[in-house]
Amino acid sequence: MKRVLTTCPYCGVGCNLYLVVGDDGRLVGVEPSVGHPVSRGQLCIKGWNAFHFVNHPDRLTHPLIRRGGRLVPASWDEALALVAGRMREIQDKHGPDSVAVFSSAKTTNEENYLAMKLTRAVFKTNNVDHCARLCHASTVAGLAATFGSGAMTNSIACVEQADLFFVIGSNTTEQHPIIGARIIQVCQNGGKLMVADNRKIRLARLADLHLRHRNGTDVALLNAMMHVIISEGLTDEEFIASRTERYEDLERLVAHYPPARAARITGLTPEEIADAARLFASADHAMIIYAMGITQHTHGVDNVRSCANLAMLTGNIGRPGTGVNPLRGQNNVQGACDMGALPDVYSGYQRVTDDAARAKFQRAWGVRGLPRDVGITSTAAIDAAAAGDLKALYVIGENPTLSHPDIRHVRTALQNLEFLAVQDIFQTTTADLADVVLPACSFAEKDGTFTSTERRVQRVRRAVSPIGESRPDWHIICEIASRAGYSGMQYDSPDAVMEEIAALTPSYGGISYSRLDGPGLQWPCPAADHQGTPVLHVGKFARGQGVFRPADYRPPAELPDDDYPFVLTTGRNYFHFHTGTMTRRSRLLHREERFPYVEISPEDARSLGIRDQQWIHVGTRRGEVRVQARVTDTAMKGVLFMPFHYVEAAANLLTINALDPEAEIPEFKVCAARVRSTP
Ligand SMILES: Nc1nc2c(c(=O)[nH]1)N[C@H]1C(S)=C(S)[C@@H](COP(=O)(O)OP(=O)(O)OC[C@H]3O[C@@H](n4cnc5c(=O)[nH]c(N)nc54)[C@H](O)[C@@H]3O)O[C@H]1N2
Ligand SMILES: Nc1nc2c(c(=O)[nH]1)N[C@H]1C(S)=C(S)[C@@H](COP(=O)(O)OP(=O)(O)OC[C@H]3O[C@@H](n4cnc5c(=O)[nH]c(N)nc54)[C@H](O)[C@@H]3O)O[C@H]1N2
Ligand code: SF4
Ligand SMILES: [Mo]
Repeated sequence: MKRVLTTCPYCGVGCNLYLVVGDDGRLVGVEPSVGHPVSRGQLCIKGWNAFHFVNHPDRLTHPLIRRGGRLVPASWDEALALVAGRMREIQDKHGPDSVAVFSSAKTTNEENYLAMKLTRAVFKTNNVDHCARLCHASTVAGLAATFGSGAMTNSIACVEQADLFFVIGSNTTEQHPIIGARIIQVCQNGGKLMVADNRKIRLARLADLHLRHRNGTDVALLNAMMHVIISEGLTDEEFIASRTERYEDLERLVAHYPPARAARITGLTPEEIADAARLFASADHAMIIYAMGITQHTHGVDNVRSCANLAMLTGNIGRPGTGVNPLRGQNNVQGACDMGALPDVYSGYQRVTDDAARAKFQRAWGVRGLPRDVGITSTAAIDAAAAGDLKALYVIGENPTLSHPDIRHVRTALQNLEFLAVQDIFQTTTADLADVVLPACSFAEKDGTFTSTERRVQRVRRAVSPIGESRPDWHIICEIASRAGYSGMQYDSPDAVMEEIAALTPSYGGISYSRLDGPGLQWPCPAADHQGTPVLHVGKFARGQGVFRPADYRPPAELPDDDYPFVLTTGRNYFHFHTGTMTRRSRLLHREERFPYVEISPEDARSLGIRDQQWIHVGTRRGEVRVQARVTDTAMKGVLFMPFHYVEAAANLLTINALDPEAEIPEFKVCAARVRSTP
């Protein structure tokens, strides 16, 4: 037996684990890593089962090409030539911006860097994006504007230095389990916990204060909390004076949010809001922890800014045990953003609109004419495909036919393309629509790095040989570049790609594989002798002074009415991951949660005559699905919750394609729905 140390392929916590390989070269199990600073010998159930899907018989083992309407096996040569050829042809006919690339937060930093290099240096468009658009695009925009950096400000280790947690829109024990467990430990030893989420999630059951406000009303809640903090003189005046600007803007705006007004908007009592304000302001070390409950709204950026305002107002930033902490979701979504798989920036958030940055990348890549206009986002790309403006799409490690909002619209859009290439480890519903399917290696079959939510760059190490004819994503992307006539993407190994990344990306400047044998390095790590940065904005914000950018409350795009009386909110559960391609192929995880379901409150179930586990229909203006009712006090009256893991009852048949105007993130967390109990 051989044990290979690597990084978990599921969530952004970034636990390390050993893949255990049997004598026959197949994966047989997982062991935790005792010495790792985050996992410390623990893993959640998904980490423990991270090997099952690798050997699953459904793995894609050879390229497929559509012939006569059917996907049939083809050689790598044919498939690669077809992708490079068709992309080129379509660009010759319709211009460079007629194509787009979706990169992948499941794949490595090196692969994301190469995907963005292919898009920009070879296809000469900035149309590259990835699932951060559906996830933390609001964070990237909101925190960059207030602090100068869109990443989690503190480290996971800071949990142990905090004396109060404000968990707002994060189901931490199920979605970032190792962080959730650590919060519980601290609270058992006297730490205080405040949860703002109308679901009675596990942390809410343990909280000192649980705010069950209406979905989509966080700006009103946060503004009213700040109103109380200011009117009761609980601000950190010294911090505001020395570290921030435009405090007057905040003061002026939150003056309009007395708790009584916010109470009407949020459904809370004025006393609950005032208690929350006082509890937060009383802590020496308060950590704000948030996730999709904050970001996935048409006012997602406003939510993020409001969290940043609250931290600055009370001086809870730039010190251990404090901070504004967006928990990043996918194993490498932080890295995919860092690598510039975004339509407006190269790696390290160097702007494509900046002449000096463009000149630097042109020199390094040996190309001319890098595009200067910002590209389109992945949500805009779907709309552009539906409108006929986007003609070709190369999707690497994403499953938009289940993960984007209003998937009937997504399917129509993808079917409207002249050419679709999909690169995955399984035949997804997106791959079903493709003209070419490219089989990729999984995390267990390749080398590289992932960057976790706390900006920790860590190694991914090959434990087993590629399944079938599958190839690592980095290799496939480089082959496409070569076949499209570009000679600047020939590398022997991911190691060499990281050298190029470090040379061009200041925050990764000191990162190299030889330094990653231990527990990894937290960026910014600008030089080979730099030890990395656990806490951002110490003494000074990345942008200099922090700016208050107050926001007014705006309601969600679609609210309940007589026809659709419920709020539907969507998200996830502990056992499954996203569109289920990996976890639903893991026997043990599948056994735990087999059926699609909707959480409904006991009051609503009673008034509709619905029993627990009864199959019911949930519908919105976009569609209807059949799911099991889960009658539970986790759900608040009037609110339904549905996970989006189930292809047979896809939550995204129901969701609305309404976007935040700045971040273009969809409003996955609120739409209007109805329930039918008849078959
Ligand atoms: N097991 C598992 N773990 C995962 C994932 C997975 O699929 N499965 N996915 C990973 C990814 S990519 C991500 S982004 C994270 C997501 O992690 P989370 O954001 O924690 O997960 P969600 O279930 O999307 O939403 C969290 C909570 O937001 C609440 N919420 C909904 N609307 C509102 C609102 O308007 N205001 C507030 N304050 N709260 C609201 C919901 O009730 C829900 O409890 O998880 C990561 N970890
Ligand atoms: N209704 C609703 N919808 C949501 C959300 C929500 O809360 N509610 N959350 C949104 C969020 S936060 C996110 S992050 C998105 C996620 O959206 P997606 O990223 O589209 O969803 P995944 O299922 O994670 O897709 C990843 C794909 O990569 C494949 N894969 C895994 N490893 C590799 C690899 O090494 N190489 C390649 N090439 N492929 C690989 C997997 O098989 C899978 O098909 O979903 C969003 N959609
Ligand atoms: S907490 Fe996240 S990184 Fe850790 S084992 Fe679970 S899924 Fe993997
Ligand atoms: Mo995410």
